[in-house]
Amino acid sequence: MPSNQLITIERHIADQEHMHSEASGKFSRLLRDLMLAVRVIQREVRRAGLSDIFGMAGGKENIHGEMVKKLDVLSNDTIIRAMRYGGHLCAMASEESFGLIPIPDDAEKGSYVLLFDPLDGSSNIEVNAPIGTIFSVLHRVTPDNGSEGTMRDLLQPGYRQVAAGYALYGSSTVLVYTSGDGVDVFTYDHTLGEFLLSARGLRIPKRGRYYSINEGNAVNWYPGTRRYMEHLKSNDKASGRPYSLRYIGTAVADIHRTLLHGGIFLYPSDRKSPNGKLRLMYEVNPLAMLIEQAGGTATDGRGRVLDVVPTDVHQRAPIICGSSDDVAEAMKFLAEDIEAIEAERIAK
Ligand code: AHM
Ligand code: MG
Repeated sequence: MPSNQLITIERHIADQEHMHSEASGKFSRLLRDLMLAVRVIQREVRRAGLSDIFGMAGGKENIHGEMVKKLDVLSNDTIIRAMRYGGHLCAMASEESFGLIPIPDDAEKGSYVLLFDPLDGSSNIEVNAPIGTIFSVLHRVTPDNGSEGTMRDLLQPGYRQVAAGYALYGSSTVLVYTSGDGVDVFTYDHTLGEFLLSARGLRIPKRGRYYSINEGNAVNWYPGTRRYMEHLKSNDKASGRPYSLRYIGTAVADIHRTLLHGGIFLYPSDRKSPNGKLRLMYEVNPLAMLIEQAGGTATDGRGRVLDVVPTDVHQRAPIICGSSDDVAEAMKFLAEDIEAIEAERIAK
């Protein structure tokens, strides 16, 4: 692509779809509808503070709390409303909804499923820190005959994702997207109302200088995690240690920095949270696909996280991901955690 070419996300996705002869156009329409929802959410996110100033929460004491809750729910409703009559989906699931979100009876049922976290990092809304929307798209596995989707369609391992991405509502709104052919980045132009391609084929550095973990959980860490953290904080000029800590507490924002600058992001298994905190289907899997597509590694501390076979749409999974050299080094330390977990399980 010539460096000065202007290309919208819709155009980019349509071009990609045309490269596949069996393409029906439905996938492009799915992404187009999803992008509309993202545009609406980003508008509401940008207005959240103003709504507060203009007293939209009606002078209640916990104005921010009310607004925050509203944004979560509003983002969820926006995605569902944008997607359910599109004819491309047979089922959805969301962090904000219980179980399977059905496609209405009178709507056409399509060949894809969509899983999403409508507003990731929502505790950061009131402090004006970045938040985001994460999504994962899979083909249905039940017969594509116009029938409703089932849990079987949703409960697939992450390696089967056909597309994944996130929108990050930060100093600008960016959309980071993969359909299994590398990672592309789009930046939202408010004056045009369009996402414009800003980086194609993003590659994560092989090693970074940042680590990202909630250190407040240290008391619950297994010994391998503890030793790895001490290692990253010890002096070794040749390998760039000590690393610097960066932790925003919004997975999308922490992963975005990791994708751009390299390093490692961890929400590992610990004594209090054996499965970490992040949700497998609509947080860990799409973020892991992006990391892998950018040349990085994503594990759950035992193996490739995209290979985990899910049993529940809301299940949690540990995640250790980022630059391939950093993750490989971390895994050597974290092997000790697996032994400790096994030993504690047997002792019980
Ligand atoms: P949320 O989806 O309810 O916002 O929670 C998920 C968020 C992630 O974005 C982030 O990585 C993590 O929770 C931070 O958790 P903690 O506050 O325990 O560090
Ligand atoms: Mg989340």
